[in-house]
Amino acid sequence: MAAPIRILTAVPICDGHDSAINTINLEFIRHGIEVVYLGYHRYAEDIVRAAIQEDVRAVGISSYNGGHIEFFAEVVRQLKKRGADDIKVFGGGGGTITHDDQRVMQKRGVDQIFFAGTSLSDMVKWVHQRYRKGHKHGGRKGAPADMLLARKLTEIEDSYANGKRPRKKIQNPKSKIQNTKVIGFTGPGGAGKTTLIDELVLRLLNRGAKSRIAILSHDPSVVGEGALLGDRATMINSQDDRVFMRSMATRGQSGGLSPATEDCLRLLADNDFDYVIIETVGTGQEAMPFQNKLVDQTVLVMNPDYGARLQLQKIVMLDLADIVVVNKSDQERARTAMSEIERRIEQNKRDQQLVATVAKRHRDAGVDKLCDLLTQPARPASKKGKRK
Ligand code: B12
Repeated sequence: MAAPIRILTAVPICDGHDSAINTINLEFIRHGIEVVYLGYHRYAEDIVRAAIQEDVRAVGISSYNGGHIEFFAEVVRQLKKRGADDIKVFGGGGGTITHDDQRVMQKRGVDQIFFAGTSLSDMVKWVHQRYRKGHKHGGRKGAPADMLLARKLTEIEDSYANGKRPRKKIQNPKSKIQNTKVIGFTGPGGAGKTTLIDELVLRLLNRGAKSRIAILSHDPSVVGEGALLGDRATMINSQDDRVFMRSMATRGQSGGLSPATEDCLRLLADNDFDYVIIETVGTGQEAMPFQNKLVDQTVLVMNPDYGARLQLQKIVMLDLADIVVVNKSDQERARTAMSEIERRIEQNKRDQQLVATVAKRHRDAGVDKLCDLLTQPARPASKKGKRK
């Protein structure tokens, strides 16, 4: 399998017209393209930071509320300033961008504008032809650290895609990762993992004035081998220069992670991040994504609405997680869920913690508690086994 084309799409600041880009994203992923979607109302700076970290081939912008000549040019300018002018910029905005505007925009470095009436298949074909060839691996001499790291991550992912890399498992990646805390988040789709991580990142940034955080966020590859890598659209606090986020598609591997995750984690740890957070795809009952001592602590995020109590007996991660979070705990069923899960994990006789959160609420006390649990120094082995 050849490495898929990766692009990033977004809608500019003060623009909520996302219906066109949602349709276009779907068409791209159905045709083998990996799309990192940043969402709407996004600053040029956030688009550029994300494009560099995600090491995309191009940025596609959908713009309807005016100001497109300046906005597209600003993205081009910032990419160039950061040494990333091999990341191209293209886009559209049906009833708003005129042919005259396009001429000015192209003079300012924009690759292509698509007008009303262009078929989806023509746009897919154009992207495949124009962006088929990837960047040169390695990055330019003197390029910023984020860019060099991003390109190395691509090299790892691509080598797995090309089948060149031996699929050798790293015995204990932590042995190289002394100063980095690795936290794994898993749980079913819709439980709020990404929002919770974003709130956690805010706290970690506030608590450590110099802390650097990396996030490896996974989404499933679909039939056709493309993927909608949409976690960035939920991230607000993680749009920060001290956060390096990479969206990874599972590229055919089941279980919630990508074949390249372990190697990517090792590379990030070598780059002196204080925390690396790994988010799996939405997982099911039998998933055990963090094997092989991949992480220091595992957080299972659950929705209170998991069905009958019997369902809990079947969720393997309830036996393995260090911390179980019941998110959306403002929902009616949350009290019942907390007591059912508490009884379920008591049977394990392990030092597991249970936390109730409402991640969508700012300054949620449950997220504070989760952050405390994840940042406190490891307790001596003799004290383990006693639940608080
Ligand atoms: C649908 C729509 C809405 C929906 C948006 C729903 C949503 N979630 O997206 C609703 C009703 C909510 C809405 C609200 C508003 N809208 Co409105 N809206 C439209 C409308 C009718 C269609 C846009 C659309 O989605 N088209 C469908 C796409 C698929 O087709 P297309 O636009 O032709 O795009 C083609 C190419 O450009 C290309 N393309 C587009 N983007 C991209 C990106 C990439 C990467 C690529 C490769 C290609 C590509 O793909 C298509 C190929 O055929 C346009 C009018 C128009 N004809 O454009 C007005 C329009 C954009 N809206 C307008 C306005 C003013 C507003 C509001 C401010 C109204 C108000 N006063 O509240 C609000 C602002 C909302 C906000 N938060 O930003 C104005 C903007 C005027 C301007 N720029 O000066 C327009 C032009 C209508 C008008 N003539 O006045 N709107």
